[in-house]
Amino acid sequence: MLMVSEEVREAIAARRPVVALESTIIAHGLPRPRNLQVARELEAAVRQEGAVPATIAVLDGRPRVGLDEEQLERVADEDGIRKLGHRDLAPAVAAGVSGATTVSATALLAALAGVRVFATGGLGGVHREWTVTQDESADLGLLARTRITVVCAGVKSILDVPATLQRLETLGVAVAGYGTDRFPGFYLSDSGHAVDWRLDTPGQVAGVMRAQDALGGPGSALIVANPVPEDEQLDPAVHARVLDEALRACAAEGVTGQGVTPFLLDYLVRHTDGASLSANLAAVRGNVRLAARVAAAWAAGE
Ligand code: PSU
Ligand code: MN
Repeated sequence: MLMVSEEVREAIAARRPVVALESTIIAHGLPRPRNLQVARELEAAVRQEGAVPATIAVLDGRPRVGLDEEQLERVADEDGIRKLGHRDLAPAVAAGVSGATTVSATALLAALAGVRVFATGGLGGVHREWTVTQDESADLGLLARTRITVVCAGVKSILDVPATLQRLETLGVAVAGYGTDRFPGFYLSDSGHAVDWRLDTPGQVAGVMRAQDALGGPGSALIVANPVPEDEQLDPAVHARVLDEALRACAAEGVTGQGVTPFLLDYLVRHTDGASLSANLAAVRGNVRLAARVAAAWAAGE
């Protein structure tokens, strides 16, 4: 059922470092044709750090962990490729369709394949207007039940960040700042909120992962929140202004459900003259590199 590429399978069997990468950010989170370049660049960054990249997607009804060049191109270029959360995996498999996987679907498939470390941009979470729409990303619930380490730049700042942090607390998902006591704000280095735990080295992250395993208990995730460097963040004033416009446009156009996140991300790219894209890419690159180092520390048993 699960198609694990030969390279990834061998790396897992030999306990070499592997980093899972999601595909929704490529198919639905970044503009074409830049998205394919980014997908390749992220895989290259993982390799540069001495780990094996495992980009995850569903192609023709087959969940795949580790894509070849042609498969990566399909994810980036195929018109109408779906966005799949974890609940969509079985219907997509049964229907034989292709789709990019969100954090929830990627984390689930990675864990099933035996990949422990996963890098992404920003997690999904609780949307503003939750009291009206009840829109909370399935990412949170899945991470409460899946033993995986997710390196991210916090949650997307288009969300209600304090509500999302509260939900993570309620769901029992561990959150640590990497090199910081502040929760990062995706495009911004600091969301304005604190975190309870701070980790400063890949070895310390691996130490928490080992402690999770030693303690047992519910198999929940570890979120390593890695801030975009301050000199690469989006100007906070521009961020506040354009985000406000984007949220109003989203409501005015009646966008709901799965469409909300791609709509807002695209609006920000188009109305910040690409500055939000640069900040987004800087964040993802940093996360991918850190994830590879964490995977290496984990594999080395440091
Ligand atoms: N972060 C990004 N770009 C993205 C996403 C996150 O920088 O495109 C995607 C992730 O795949 C995440 C998803 O899981 O958005 C959340 O979507 P929703 O809010 O519909 O659950
Ligand atoms: Mn949603």
